[in-house]
Amino acid sequence: MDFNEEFAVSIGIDLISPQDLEKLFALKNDRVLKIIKQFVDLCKPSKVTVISDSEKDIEYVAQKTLSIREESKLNVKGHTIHYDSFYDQARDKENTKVLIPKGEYRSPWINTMDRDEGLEEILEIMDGCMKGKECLVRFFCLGPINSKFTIGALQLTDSFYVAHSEDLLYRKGYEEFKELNESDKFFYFVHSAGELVGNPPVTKNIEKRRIYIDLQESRVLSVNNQYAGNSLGLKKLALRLAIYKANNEDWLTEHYFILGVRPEGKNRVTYFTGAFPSACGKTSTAMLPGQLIVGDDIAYLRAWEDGFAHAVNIEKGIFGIIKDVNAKNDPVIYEALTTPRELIFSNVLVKDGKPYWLGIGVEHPKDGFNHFGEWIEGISDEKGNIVSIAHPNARYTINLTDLSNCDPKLNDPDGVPIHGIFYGGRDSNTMPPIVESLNWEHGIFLGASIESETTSATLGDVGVRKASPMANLDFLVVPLGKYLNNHNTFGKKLKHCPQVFSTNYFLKGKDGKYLNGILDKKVWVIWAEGRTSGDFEAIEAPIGYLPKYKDLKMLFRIELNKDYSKEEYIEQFTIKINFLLEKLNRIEAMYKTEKEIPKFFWDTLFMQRSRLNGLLKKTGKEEINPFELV
Ligand code: SPV
Ligand code: MN
Repeated sequence: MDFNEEFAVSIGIDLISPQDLEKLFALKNDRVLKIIKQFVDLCKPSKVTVISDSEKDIEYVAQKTLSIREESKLNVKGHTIHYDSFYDQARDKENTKVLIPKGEYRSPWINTMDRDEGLEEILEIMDGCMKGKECLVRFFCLGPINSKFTIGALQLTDSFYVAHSEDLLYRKGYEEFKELNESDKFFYFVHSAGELVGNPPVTKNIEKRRIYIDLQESRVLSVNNQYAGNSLGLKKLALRLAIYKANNEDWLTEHYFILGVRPEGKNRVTYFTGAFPSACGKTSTAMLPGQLIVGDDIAYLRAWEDGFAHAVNIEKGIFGIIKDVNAKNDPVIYEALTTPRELIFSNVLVKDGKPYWLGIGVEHPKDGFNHFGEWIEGISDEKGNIVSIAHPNARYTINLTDLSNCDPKLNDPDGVPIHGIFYGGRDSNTMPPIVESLNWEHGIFLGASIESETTSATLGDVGVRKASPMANLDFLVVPLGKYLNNHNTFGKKLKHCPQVFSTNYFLKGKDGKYLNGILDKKVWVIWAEGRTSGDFEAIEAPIGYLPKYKDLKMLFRIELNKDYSKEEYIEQFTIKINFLLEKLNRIEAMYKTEKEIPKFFWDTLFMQRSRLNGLLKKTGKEEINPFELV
């Protein structure tokens, strides 16, 4: 018997149809067969279905997710609703672990576990986890078709919702897999929602939810969950594998959006990437009115022949937070969410076939069905907390090409040249709305020292200030020192290094109110674009370059038709030396606990501290307004 025949017999011909076997054999990839065999034996589904790139196969997924009620139809054509368990509404950081072989260094900032122990535990949990269910075998591409950036991904899942979401979010990969050589690397993901309860069916054994990242095998095993951030192999699970790969090669995998900036009255598009912790304005920056979106979540970057860093969106859709999406703040998304097209809502309130969410901007009903089940206003959960109409981390899943501002370069195999990078956090009192780094190393430092108050995008307390290097700490699988070094060498290879900006949309005044309107970010972004194009001068401050008042005043007028007063500028851009020094102390303490942090990082930190101290000494004041710096 050859390998194929052996495979067919051993997997059981009652489990898989001859046509589906043919689809697998056509790939001519024994590793794929071995993986399927191993996990079918372990998870014990009652059926295995192979999905190719054909419309028929993909339509099968979209139909069956409805018939088994993982999704239900809503009134508008193509719209469906999916629910995750009430206890599975966000990424589970505690049970997401990187498996590290014995004797290898384990960073204090990464949730790690001994590889052997982790595998033993999760494989035991996965034993029989697909009983009575159908296992889908899927092939996707992380990145554009036919591109140097792109990595293949094999997904096994028993969730039709997961598979359907991946059809909206990722590019087809079955045909690309045929092109792989036996030795070519691909990532693979095995997911099971585990035993389901209720109607709609949700994961029952949440306490046995595990997401284990096995770098050695380029795979992630995920069980007893449905929330996309935990379940979808190609999203945050693949991000972690790609970070590992990039950091052991010579490129970057980042938690970046990609945005084409088009300043008013200038005939140009300048590409930026940006990393913000979850629920800190990342998608809304990527979706700024009048600009072009390439991606909103994850990018691969490579040094390109033209001397620029080029970036691709490894996705082709958005899994976006729906809270506060309304006709006023997010007109493009709101339009897409209210008109016919294929899209999945998750964890929002539904009444009479219509979805409602927090901050929708229209009257909502006082009862209906949501992530809690039957819901009425004022109802509380078992802990006595009032349940809101939708979860604050409720989401929508949509094709990017359904948005009117989608950049035609989305699928360009060469990606787009990056001129600038934004890093931002949710910081109520320390950093000004925008600062430009003094140079590349200082830019890495700005990204590495983002601090942000926690949000509902992960399980746990909300509003706690935490360091969030490059908004990527949740996904890091290599020690911080190695990660920073990789950034540095990457930039050094470029002829045109991106300019780096730190943003803060969440600055508050003494009265505790936000100092900026939601759309003000447009001005910061356009100012940054102008800096990369040589349009504006800036003020050198100890923490980087600050905008001049006159430029911001002009931009507020042109871009938002708003008056921006000197008082506002002073309040927002005053250098608060003590707060900034305290922040440096926190950052220093954090990085001191990690080994082999590169020297350039410490040099940058100490220089920033000495510049701040110098200014304090010179002026004798803790707060310096930007006019005093000129
Ligand atoms: C994020 O939380 O950063 C997201 C959504 O983009 S998740 O898929 O949960 O990661
Ligand atoms: Mn994200």
